[in-house]
Amino acid sequence: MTTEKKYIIDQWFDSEDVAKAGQLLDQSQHIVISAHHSPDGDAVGSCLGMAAYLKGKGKDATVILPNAFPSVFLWMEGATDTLLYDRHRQKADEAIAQADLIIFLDLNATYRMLDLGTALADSHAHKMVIDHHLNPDIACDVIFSYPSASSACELALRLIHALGDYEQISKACAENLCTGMMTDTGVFQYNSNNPEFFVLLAMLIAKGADKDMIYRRVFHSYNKSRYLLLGLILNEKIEYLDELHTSIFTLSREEMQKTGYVKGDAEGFVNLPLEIKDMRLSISLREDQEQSPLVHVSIRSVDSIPANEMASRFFNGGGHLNAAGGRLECTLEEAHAIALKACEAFAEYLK
Ligand SMILES: [Mn+2]
Repeated sequence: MTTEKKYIIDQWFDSEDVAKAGQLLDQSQHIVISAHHSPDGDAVGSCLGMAAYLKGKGKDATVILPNAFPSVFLWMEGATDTLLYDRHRQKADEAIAQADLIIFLDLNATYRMLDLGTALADSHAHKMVIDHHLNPDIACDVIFSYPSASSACELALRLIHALGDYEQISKACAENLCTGMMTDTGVFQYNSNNPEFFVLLAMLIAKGADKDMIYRRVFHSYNKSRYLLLGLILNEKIEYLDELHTSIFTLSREEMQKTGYVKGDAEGFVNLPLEIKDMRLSISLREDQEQSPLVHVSIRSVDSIPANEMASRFFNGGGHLNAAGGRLECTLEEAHAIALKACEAFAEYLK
């Protein structure tokens, strides 16, 4: 899987951008790599994949994330070396002070990095952005912003390939990049209709990424508490707005405590109601574990129903067309009332 496929996957990027990225990487020795807060598989995978690639080129690459990521990603090479800005601030600040290049992955705006965003934005290091969210807003020297990409991992692989370094990809780098391509597509259920996606995936498998092993490690390693919580949601919490083909569920702090909630336990639950025939929209409203009042909002939709528009209009958030989120500083009851209003406002899409 090398040169004969080159023409397929290198046409997205502007050759001047690739040259600029190559030049920045060549001239930099201390590179900080970072992504959005509450890092998901794509954020962690793209950062660690990029770090593995750069370390292979003899660079000093440090991954700094705003806060912790789910433990299901701890097996990835480099995961335990990651600096978390809410825990290892001093070490992280030292790495930022030393950096000559900062690479932002899976990120369109530094406000999505909590305090780390300010620390990085204030740095005089060169900056590169590799991202697939809409409306990128980060001052940088070069940007690879492709909202049609499945994942930041896909874009990182495209860039490595465009730089002529595919052969240098290690097994660990391939596994890390493969993880984000799997998690950001719900394991190939969405955002993965571009045939090139599977060419790129095959290129990672050819480098030793075992997608079946990754699947088990990431998706078959849940806590029992997740299932207790899921039982509660399915039996008692989901509210169906039949006319609007919508479902909403709320989760209070007490309910999460009762089931032994561990951070990450509710991950992906918002997707489940869309498995019901004709369901078009799913909203989850989850009270923060510590901060009060704060409610985390997740929205999933199908077809052309703009979850991101709903998130920005009603929930101080944004995201992708079919997967978006936001946050409300109010009680769960108030958040629920806002969600009902949001559904009414989008009724023409939903009915
Ligand atoms: Mn992503």
